[in-house]
Amino acid sequence: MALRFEILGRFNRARAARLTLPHFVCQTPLFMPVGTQGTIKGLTTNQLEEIGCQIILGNTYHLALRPTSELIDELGGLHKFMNWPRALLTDSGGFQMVSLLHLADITEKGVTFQSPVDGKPMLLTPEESIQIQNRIGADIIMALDDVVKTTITGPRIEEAMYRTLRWIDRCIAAHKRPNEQNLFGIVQGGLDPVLRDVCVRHLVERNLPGYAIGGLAGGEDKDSFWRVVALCTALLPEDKPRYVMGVGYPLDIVVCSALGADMYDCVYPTRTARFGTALVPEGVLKLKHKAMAEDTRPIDPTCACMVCKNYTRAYIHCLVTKDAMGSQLLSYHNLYYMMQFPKGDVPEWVCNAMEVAGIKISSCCASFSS
Ligand code: PRF
Ligand code: ZN
Repeated sequence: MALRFEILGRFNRARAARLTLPHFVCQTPLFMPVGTQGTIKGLTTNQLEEIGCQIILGNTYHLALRPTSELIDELGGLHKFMNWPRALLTDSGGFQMVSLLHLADITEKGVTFQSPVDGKPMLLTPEESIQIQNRIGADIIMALDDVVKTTITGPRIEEAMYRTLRWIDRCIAAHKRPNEQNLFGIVQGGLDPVLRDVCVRHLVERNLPGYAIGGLAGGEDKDSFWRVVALCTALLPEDKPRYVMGVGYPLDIVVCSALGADMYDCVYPTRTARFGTALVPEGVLKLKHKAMAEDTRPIDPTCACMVCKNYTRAYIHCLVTKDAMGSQLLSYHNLYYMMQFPKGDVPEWVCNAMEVAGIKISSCCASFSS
């Protein structure tokens, strides 16, 4: 295994841990920004280090199309290619194809899709996904899974879960760099507790370095979402990292962390920045709003980031939608916010949010720190 996971502190089911990866020693709970094309739009890797980003997520599907995994491999791997010295994680590609391309079709062999380059039919198998991810060289690589929307019901959910289990063995057999890269399995099974239970138990038998909870954040109600996370974290081994894929909003991350999850990724903070929205302790701040035009305060007066130290709401209001600098400054602040809130003292608003969500933690402030 190319990973160490040491729990440094606990509060009920929540934990703070040190996750040692080949390229970086991380602290969990942690949020991973999504850098689909080998970049977080508008930010340099130096800025990402300054913000406190520990792991960047890349997508196999996008990188395989451009610049291709062969070229990344030839040029010394993705870390070197994008000038990122810290940890990387690549997602396996299936989910991106299914969510981006309506033409993707899943069979036992793999995910068939039409190439966006020349329209030809292409097939991504579990073996190929792992081979591509071995070439890209991320610290954590994800198994190819069969993902279905949580909002559908019926036998397709069960089929996808069992297929994900058959594919994990093909992924394990194809993985050629287990001493340098950690293959995480992905729990599927929709909102069905029995299917989730079966999936976790079979994956845990494979003794993988870490486990992800997949198939969520797809439009299901919060109650069902938290129920699945709670069930999976209760069954997954204590001494391995747990990653909830595609999550999420700050409140979701707080609740999942209280339920014992450790890692998260989402496009939300950077995507919403490009639409002119800042994340602040009270919720969101819409910089496009005309009320911002003459507001000389920083985005968040309590934030210590470079943007809040140097720029006013009025200035960002002026830039937003007119110049790339507007979304760059907002992305910087939003990611800083996402990096700050899971670590150190848990601010009072987080405790309030968790109580609203029905989780009593008012006495646990600072328990995420280590
Ligand atoms: N599987 C994979 N990537 C994902 C997800 C998943 O289930 C999600 C959750 N919908 C986000 N990203 N491989
Ligand atoms: Zn800020």
